[in-house]
Amino acid sequence: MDPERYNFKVVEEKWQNYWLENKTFKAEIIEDKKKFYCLEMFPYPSGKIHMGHVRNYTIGDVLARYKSLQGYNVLHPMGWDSFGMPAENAARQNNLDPKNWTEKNIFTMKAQLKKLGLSIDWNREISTCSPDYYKHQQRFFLELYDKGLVYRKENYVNWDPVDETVLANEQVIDGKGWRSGAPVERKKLSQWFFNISKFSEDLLQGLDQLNEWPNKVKVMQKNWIGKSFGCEIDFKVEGNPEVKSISCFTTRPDTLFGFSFLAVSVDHPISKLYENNEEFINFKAACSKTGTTEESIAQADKIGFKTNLTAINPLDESKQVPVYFANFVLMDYGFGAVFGCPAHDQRDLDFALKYNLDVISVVKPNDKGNDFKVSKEAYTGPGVIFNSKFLDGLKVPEQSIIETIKILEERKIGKKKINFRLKDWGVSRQRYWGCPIPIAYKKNNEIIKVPLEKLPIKLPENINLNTNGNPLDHQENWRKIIIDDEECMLETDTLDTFVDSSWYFLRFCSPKNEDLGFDIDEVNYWMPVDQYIGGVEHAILHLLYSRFFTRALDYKIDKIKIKEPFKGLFTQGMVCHETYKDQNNKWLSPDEVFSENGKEFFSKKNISEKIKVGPPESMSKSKKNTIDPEQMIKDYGADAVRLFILSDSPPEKDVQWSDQGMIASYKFIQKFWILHKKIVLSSQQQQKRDRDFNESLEEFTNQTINKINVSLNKFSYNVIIANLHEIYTFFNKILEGKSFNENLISNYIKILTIMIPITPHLASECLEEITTNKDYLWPEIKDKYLQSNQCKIVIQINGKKRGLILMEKNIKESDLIEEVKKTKELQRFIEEKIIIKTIFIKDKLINLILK
Ligand code: ANZ
Repeated sequence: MDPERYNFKVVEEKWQNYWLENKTFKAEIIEDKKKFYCLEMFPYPSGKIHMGHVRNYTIGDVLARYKSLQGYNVLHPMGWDSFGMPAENAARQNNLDPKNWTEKNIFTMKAQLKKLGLSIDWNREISTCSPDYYKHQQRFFLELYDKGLVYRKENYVNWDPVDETVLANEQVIDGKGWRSGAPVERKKLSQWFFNISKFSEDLLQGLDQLNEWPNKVKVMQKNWIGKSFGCEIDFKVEGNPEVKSISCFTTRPDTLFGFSFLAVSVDHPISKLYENNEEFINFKAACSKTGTTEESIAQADKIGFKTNLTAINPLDESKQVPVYFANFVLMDYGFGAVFGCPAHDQRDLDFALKYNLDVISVVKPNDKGNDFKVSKEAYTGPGVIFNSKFLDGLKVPEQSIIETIKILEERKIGKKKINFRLKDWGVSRQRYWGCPIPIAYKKNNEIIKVPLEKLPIKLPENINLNTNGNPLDHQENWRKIIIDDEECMLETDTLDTFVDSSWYFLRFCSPKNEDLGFDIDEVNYWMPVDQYIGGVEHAILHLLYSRFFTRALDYKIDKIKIKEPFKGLFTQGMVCHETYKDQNNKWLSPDEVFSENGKEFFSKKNISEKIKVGPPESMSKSKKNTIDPEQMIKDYGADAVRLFILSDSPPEKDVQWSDQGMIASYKFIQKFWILHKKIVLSSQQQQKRDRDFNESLEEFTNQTINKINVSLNKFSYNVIIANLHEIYTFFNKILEGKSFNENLISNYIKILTIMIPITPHLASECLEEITTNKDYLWPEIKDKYLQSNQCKIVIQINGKKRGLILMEKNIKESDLIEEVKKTKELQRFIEEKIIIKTIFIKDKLINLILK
């Protein structure tokens, strides 16, 4: 090989084969070794890997390799989230079989992932569409059914009347079906549910222990679980002897004197009284036109249907108000009924203004007098109660809510109550390409579990997908199953794919076990996942469902030692690229355009056509602003791609793709190779050998290892790339010296070892040339070389000393601010606040002024 040229194609392939053949990353239980379970969210096999995958899996790989070099027993598996709509749609459009389509994609994507040089234990590969996987899921379904955590109930769904199919909330766009464009309706369907709400409190409490999760994700989970403190109030009702009272849940009992109407959901039990009333029937149909999402309900025009009933204010029985059916009241929250207080709730105010109802202000801001009145904007802030007889003067909210509840309880009109927003998880999908639900129906429609020995219930293959509704409904033969000598019919709903991903991290612990979904000893050794890495788009549902599943599987059996599946969570940012449009506003991909100055862009097809350049946006096929990772690996090598994807911004932030950046990374690898060749050559020239011991070399190496340790532990991977450039410069300088230092090679080996996580192929190749030892271990640091380079910096927040952090000398102000934000003990002082000013004294102090 030409010593000057680094042939990455040869080197990378060599090492990838070596790692595979030697089963280098094969994980097994080793009792006396500390374990580390590193997991990236597994991909959907859509056809090709994209840059988001490259970033996600490179970040994970850096960590897995680092931990492994540190002597941890590392589990780093990979699999495929392979059920789901895209396969079904692609198959429908192209008359293919979803299974073949999926398997072909997995084959391609696996080859692409291998080319990235990931330290994955491919022996543990799983695919959720394989019966080897979903048979266990069917078993879990039945176990949860026995535990009372699975049930069937009628529920409203988003219904696409043209496609005759149920739509997930995300598939409803502006109230219309994403494929048919038809206005979505509400329809009642019998569906399967997981009883996640049983764990609401526990899921909420559990968040407190997750110290290694980003705060923003915990806040999102907390809001989703949505614990509300308030009370339930019984309102006496007049107008029909069949209705004595209606209960409402409220978080604002203190506004009862502002009560001017009572509204119930169209599905409230009292709707029975109106089921033959034509006007009501029309009203209900109008309400059905709004989908079932909270968002669509919130955005829809508020409409009401006035009943002949009146409700009595329990704190002032002389006051009676009308009872309405209203489209903004949800049946599955609280009691499906609301007491309306227009002055202090915008929704109620919109409704009251429309139907000419009273607006009585009962809370006034602290600086306002008794003439305070709400007109177009509800007042929801703090203040004092007024216009409310014996409640007058109570401070809102700290006294008013508790005091009112006390009074209501004493008078036996109401009770303190905690409500959760979290609803049970509807897992039924009327789709073909998903895990069949192991349930059948007897002739009399009674539910019967499929016996364990008949599992798995496999999907029928090669069927016609071009039917309306669920293709499985048309599979009469497949549906027939004999249970207890009776012919029964299989359920045709399949499970939401979120079920598949709610336990895959457990399966990875014993992926080949045929009898059990997971082996309990393996799970108790490997779990929890020490570091989970993925996109913030999964911050709510996937993580919540996984947290639920881990609890649900263990519920009343107590065999899994942990409750929380993911100890550490890291959410990486997006990979972005500018967008291009031609003069007809058609998206163009980066390789359809060219630019000579990096500012003006032209079409390659028609070189005089100027292209409109849009700002960087997250790469997406629909906007064609994607870069193909496979092509990049082919052109520049996996190490260069890894280096680039980590280099430009911290992993939690978005990174912008740049061709120049990619080329610079490629050149760096080349330059490093030349440096390496010089070092090897120099070490071989005997006359130069064994001169003095170089203290500065020792100091540089130790300080570099230390810096990289610190950065690795904080995911500051972009800083490490800068360190690699320092390494290059430093070693080149050393080589300029006339003599060969006694400690050059030993330090160089250390440096190469710490490069393994970032550029594993290059580092392994260089190491192989200078040492026969292949059991690399993360180098120890000699403390005496560190002191000179560190300083303690005082951290002040709004002028108050809040901490002291040990940093590298000469740290830049912006880097220091990032450090402060990442320091756990300081985060609580900063939280969501904005830094409006900083005072920075280099190596000594920083004062952050926050708003
Ligand atoms: C009276 C009231 C007065 C309310 C006021 C608010 C402000 P969170 O915090 O989300 O729990 N509510 C109760 N059940 C409902 C349902 N099924 N559909 C729609 N809205 C419902 O919200 C609790 C508040 O949401 C409750 O407090 C109730 O309106 C409304 F000045 O009661 B409130």
